[in-house]
Amino acid sequence: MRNVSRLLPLLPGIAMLTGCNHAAPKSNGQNNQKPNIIYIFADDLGIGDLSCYGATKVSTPNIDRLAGQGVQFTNAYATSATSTPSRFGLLTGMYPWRQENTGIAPGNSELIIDTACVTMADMLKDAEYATGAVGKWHLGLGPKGGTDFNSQISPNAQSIGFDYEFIIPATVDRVPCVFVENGCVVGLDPNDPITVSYDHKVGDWPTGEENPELVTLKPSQGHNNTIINGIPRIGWMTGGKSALWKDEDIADIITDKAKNFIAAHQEEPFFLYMGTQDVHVPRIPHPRFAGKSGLGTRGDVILQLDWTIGEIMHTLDSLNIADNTILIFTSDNGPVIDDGYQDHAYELLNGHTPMGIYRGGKYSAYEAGTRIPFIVRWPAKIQPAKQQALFSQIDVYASLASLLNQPLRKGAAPDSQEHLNVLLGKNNTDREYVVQQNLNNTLAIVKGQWKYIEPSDSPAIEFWTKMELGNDKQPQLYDLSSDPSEKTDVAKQYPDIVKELSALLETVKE
Ligand code: NG6
Ligand code: CA
Repeated sequence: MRNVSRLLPLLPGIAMLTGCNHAAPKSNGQNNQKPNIIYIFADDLGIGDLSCYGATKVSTPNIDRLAGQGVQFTNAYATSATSTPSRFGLLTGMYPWRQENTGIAPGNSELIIDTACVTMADMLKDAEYATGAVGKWHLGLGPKGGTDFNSQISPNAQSIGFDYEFIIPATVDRVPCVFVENGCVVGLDPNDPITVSYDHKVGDWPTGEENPELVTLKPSQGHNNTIINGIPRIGWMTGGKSALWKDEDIADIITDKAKNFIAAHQEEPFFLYMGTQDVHVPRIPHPRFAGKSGLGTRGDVILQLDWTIGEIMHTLDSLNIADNTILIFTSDNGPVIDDGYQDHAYELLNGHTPMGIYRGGKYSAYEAGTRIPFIVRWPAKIQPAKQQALFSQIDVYASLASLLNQPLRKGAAPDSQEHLNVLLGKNNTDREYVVQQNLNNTLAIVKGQWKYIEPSDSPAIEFWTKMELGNDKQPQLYDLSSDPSEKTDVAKQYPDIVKELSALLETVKE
């Protein structure tokens, strides 16, 4: 389904690429009444990872404060149990499973959002927002055939509605380990060009497979290609030495870029889309967080993430714009404990439960795959509350458009529904249903008390992580009201409900 089109001509001065410089800050002084919008996607953070959601072994005071001042959701979902499709769903308002090639993207993937698509950033630009993307991207960059990191990369985030970008192209465990700012690799020496491949070794840099003695963080699964900073990654690269990031500094750097973007646009409505690399593997805390959680590096990077959120909140306070800023904090998918490096995350859990009471985790069609923490704060307009309504990240787009009275362009955000009052905690009407997607594109649908998982021939267990994927050749049905942990499949007892939900899912797919 590709019925999205960019109907308005580009206005002069909009989306102008300015070589490797930052887009110049604009200040029109109008629309000051429109709220600023910050959407923060943590990576692989579980609903049980935060003290405001009941964690007792780790403390997240800044996120707790955010939750205490905002609307804290208990039944909110990402569209998908992995990163690329969840981010795609949020920004396009279209279910990722409607489009090919929206699975976990390699680090040299083309941009997978069509530049003709009217993204949430485009919609907010229509509403005269300054827009920026900072941190983890994972939606690909460049044309079909993949990214050339040695010249101005186009299309990039600026081609789909963002005035400014400072991004990690894919994930921190994938090459190339460099930042891209407005289409340019930051700090690249043109005499040392970057080559990246996901098929075969390129150049002569050591790999985890050939030189395990050079590795400081050993892989537990995969992750045995080019070694960067002692860490073997997914994919091979060579060149770009001066541009390589230092893993322990990533949180500081992207937090700084986010703060700078906020400060530069404090006089006008702005939209900041921020993806943290925390708490994805490799989990490398800055020394000031290392060893501080007592739960190993997975716990330490939760503290680092909490610090990041605190910094964003302090920045809003110090600029006196917190009151009229909608700050949304959430995760792209559920948690995973060992996701490929020997960081002893299991051994050091110490009773901590990232999945909360839920079954599965990242990759899974079971609840912990997509039921994520979701917090919305807007001091000027909304009261602190707990929100139990069923909600999906796919609806953020249409809900914000409605808030701003911004008409959706033709064909835009086809799957996004307007649930503004739920988003703002003003009513608690459930979405009619929520669709969840696992690693293998198996879909599940939650409606009222029921959850149906469609039959699938894909494996029951994920090869590397041994995560239960929720795939079964038979349809599954769970009663989430009495069995939120999905322990008992009741499909055989309730054939009519199975029929009803499978038919509903088929109509959503149309
Ligand atoms: C998997 C990686 C995992 C992680 C994931 C993407 C292996 C064995 N596992 O293929 O470590 O990178 O992809 O995570 O390579 S996501 O949160 O960005 O979707
Ligand atoms: Ca993720």
